[in-house]
Parts: sequence; C-alpha cells; structure tokens
Amino acid sequence: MSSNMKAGKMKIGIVCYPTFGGSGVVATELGKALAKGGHEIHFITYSQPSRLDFLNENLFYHEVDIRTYPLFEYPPYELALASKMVSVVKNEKLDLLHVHYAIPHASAAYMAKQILKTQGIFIPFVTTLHGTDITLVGKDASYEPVVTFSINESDGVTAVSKDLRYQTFEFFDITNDIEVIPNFIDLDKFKKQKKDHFKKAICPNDEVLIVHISNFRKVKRIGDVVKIFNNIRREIPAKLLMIGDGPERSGAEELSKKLGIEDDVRFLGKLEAIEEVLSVADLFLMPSEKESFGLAALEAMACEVPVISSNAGGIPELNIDGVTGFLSEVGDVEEMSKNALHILNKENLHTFKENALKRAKEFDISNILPLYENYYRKVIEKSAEKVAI
Ligand code: GMT
Repeated sequence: MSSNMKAGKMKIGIVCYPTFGGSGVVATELGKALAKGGHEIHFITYSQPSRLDFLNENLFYHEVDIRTYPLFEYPPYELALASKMVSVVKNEKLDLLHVHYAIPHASAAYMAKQILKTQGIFIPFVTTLHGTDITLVGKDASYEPVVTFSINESDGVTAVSKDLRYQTFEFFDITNDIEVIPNFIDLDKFKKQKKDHFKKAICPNDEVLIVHISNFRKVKRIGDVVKIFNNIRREIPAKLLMIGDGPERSGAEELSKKLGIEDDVRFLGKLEAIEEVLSVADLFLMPSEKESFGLAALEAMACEVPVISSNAGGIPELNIDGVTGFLSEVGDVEEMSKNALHILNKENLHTFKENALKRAKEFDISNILPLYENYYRKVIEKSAEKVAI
C-alpha cells in the first residue's frame, strides 16, 4: 500500500489505446478526472492519448518503447508493454493497474503481475471490457483462449453495459465476476455552445443538420447513415456532417455521389472539438450493427441532440425509445428515416432535445467516478487480503 493510499488517494497505472476510439477516450477522461480528484495517475501507452490535453500535477505519461529488429515482421508490442508496466509499477509504487480493452492489455498486465510477483511486488489489475474486444475480435479463435484466460485472471473486471457483461458470459467460459460500470460524460465539456456562425456556414438556408461520428468501420453501417439522410432530405431541406475516418469512408462518399446528394453531405475527417459540431446538430445517427454502449451517442445527447439508432448491444441502455430518440432493428433504414422525420418535426424537436440532455445528465462523470473509485478500493483490499494469507 502506498503512502498516498493511506490518505485515501491511489496511485493508478492506466493502459489504453491512445487513439480516437471510444475505449481510449473513456480511459483518458477517467484518468483526467481521477487526477483532478487527487489520485496519482500514470498513463502507459505507445503514444500520448489524443484527449490527454491538460496539465495536472497528478498526471504522468510513460511511453512504451517498441524496438524493431530485422527478424521481427511483427514487433512484440505486448512484451514491450508488459516490461514498461513492470518498471512503472516498481518505480512509481503503484497500487493498481487498470487496463482498457482486453486485447492485448489484459494479458500484458497478467504477465507484468507475474514478473513483479517474483520480485516480491504484488500488483492487482482491473480489466475494462469495451466492446469489440469481446463481440468481434475477442471471440475469434485466434484470440479467444488468451482473452478468456486474462479475464479470469484479472483481479477485477468491468463492462461498460449490462449487454456487454451478458455477451461476455455468453461467448467465453468466464469464472470471474463482472461489474457493470457504464460510460460517462463530462457535462462541463460536452454542452450546447452558441455556434450560430458555424451553423449558418453549413446550413445557409436553415436546413436541419444531421451528424454521424464514428471510426467508419463496417460495424457502424455507414451506408445506412447515407441512406437515412437521403430519405430525410427528400422530405425536408437537410445537411449531413460525417465526422471520423476509417475503411468505409470511401464507400460512403461513393454512395452519396450515386444518390446525387454529395453537395449536402460533408466528410470532415477526424476532429478534436466534436462538441462544437454537436452544438449545432439537430439529430445524431447511430445505426450500428454492434455497439456495446455508444459513447458518441451520449456525447451528442449531452449537447441536446436526439438519437436515431439501432437497438444493438448496449444502445437501449442509453437511448430511450420514443423519449431521447428512437431504436430500430439493425438495417431498418425505412423505420429509422420515418422516426427521424418525426423527431425533426418542429412540434417535437424541442421535447426530444430536452429529454436527451436530461438522460445524458444521469451519466455525468460525477455519478460514475465514485463507482470506479469504490471498485478500485475493493479490488486493492481483496488482493491485499489474498497476499496476506
Ligand atoms: O466503436 C468502436 O469501434 C471503438 C470502440 C473502442 O473500443 O475504442 O468502442 C467501443 O467502446 C466504446 C467505449 O466504451 C463504446 O462506447 C462503443 O460502443 C464500443 N464499440 C463497439 O462495441 C462497436
């Protein structure tokens, strides 16, 4: 136990993908909030997390050195990560490691834990499951045995929705408990801002503004986004902003051209200040085939934007049908379009916007942060008891 821990504060190492993906965003925002709350936070990643953009005396960043060698066609990242975790735990006297996204972070943490044990250092680790580490990549035979093992060997496991917890028990032979701690939002950052000039620039004739944000992977069903927008645009003047990038982008650009709507669809690529775009949006589209939680939808709701989504995965735990937006079966473009027009009707829009914000407030970071803090303490205490036996 560190001296910090005695004062109620913990020293925590956070491992995540430092990219624009939802798991990296959650890990980074969680670390920032914990640091603001007085805990000492050490990020261990291969590059600076994209949202790690503020200075705090309790926040540290350790870069994983990935050495290449002519023999390696694939540099062994997991080994470099485990070695870095060993040195950070030792040098910084951490109380806990928290790894986000099971592959390969949970197995690297397990390896670090075993190495440290041989040196008389006992470090517990918590694994947070985010989605595709379970529902897509994780259950593939090429990773499944390692994922099952490392979930079962974690000192604590959390999932970002009840559905993801359920899917994990369905797909894997899990003997460990899984705690559901939903994703969260910082309402000081994600709030509707006055950006009238921006709205005017995109929608000069007072068109409604539809927004989609994702990593443009197949599971996001980007084609459905364009088709829904096409149906909306047939009925009312509208513009679509597509934010993010990924393998499905060029196909969606092609589809917009084929439908003759390319002048009303703008692909902006990856953006940092998405809350500014969301501030002027009227509707958010998330027709995903898989979605463990739907963080991008929560970010939209916090900016008072209702959501048209599929009913995949954990989305129904966030978006309430007929209240904050609507849910449809995956691929039901016609129903999604009809529901979008219902929301966009001037008589309904205001109520949906209000409801979206009200719902988002339930996921405010101030409600979720204590769940992580209490869970960490429970895991640290339980593992200290085990060591003492
Ligand atoms: O959505 C993605 O493909 C990115 C992915 C990630 O791991 O970075 O997102 C997953 O984690 C997010 C944060 O917990 C969730 O909000 C997303 O729903 C989840 N994505 C999927 O399950 C497809």
